Amino acid sequence: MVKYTLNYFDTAGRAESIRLMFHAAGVEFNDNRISGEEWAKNKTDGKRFPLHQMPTLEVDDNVICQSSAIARFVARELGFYGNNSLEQAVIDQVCETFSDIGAELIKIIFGGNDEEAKKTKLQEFYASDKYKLLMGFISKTLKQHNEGKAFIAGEKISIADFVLVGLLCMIELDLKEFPEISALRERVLSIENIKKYMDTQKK
Ligand SMILES: N[C@@H](CCC(=O)N[C@@H](CS)C(=O)NCC(=O)O)C(=O)O
Repeated sequence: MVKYTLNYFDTAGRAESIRLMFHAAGVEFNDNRISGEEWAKNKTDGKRFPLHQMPTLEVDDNVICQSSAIARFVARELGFYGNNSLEQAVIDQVCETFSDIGAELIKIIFGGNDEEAKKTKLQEFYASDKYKLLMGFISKTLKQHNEGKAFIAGEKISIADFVLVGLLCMIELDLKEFPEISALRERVLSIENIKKYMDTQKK
């Protein structure tokens, strides 16, 4: 049996979609949550952290870094990467779109200490044409399948759905205009193994 260790902070961040895939598949992994103190001591351990960053995934004696590379590896290993190249392209398009949304959010959330200014910037982003274009694209992709009642790439759940839920674990996006995306989140969260895992995360 392959031995997986996922190293990351004790937060959703860049690791949650990866954790969700392991849980959904019922595949055992060591969810190694590293404290700030421990990180300071281990950050320059080039074997476990080749870029001095997390997440990393240890797969037996191999180490993979870069969250997207890890997520795609895990998706391929666990059967969450579509059935053919075209489905994979649809999945990649959506993952990259979430990554564009995530990059905008990170700029705002980590851009200074003025909490009120951040709230205003978030509202401005949610009201922007850019946000509507990006979310609208995901929504349109989803609606192509079973009138928005299946998953992003079709009848089968994929990494794209887990990336969505992972992002929503980190930040509550404005989904008022995208009820089908809210419904998709609920569909993913209602998967038995995901429900069990989420219950352990309620603090
Ligand atoms: N492109 C990298 C970025 C990784 C990254 O920025 N990791 C942050 C946590 S989200 C980190 O390790 N920060 C701690 C540090 O740099 O000391 C990825 O997607 O994995």
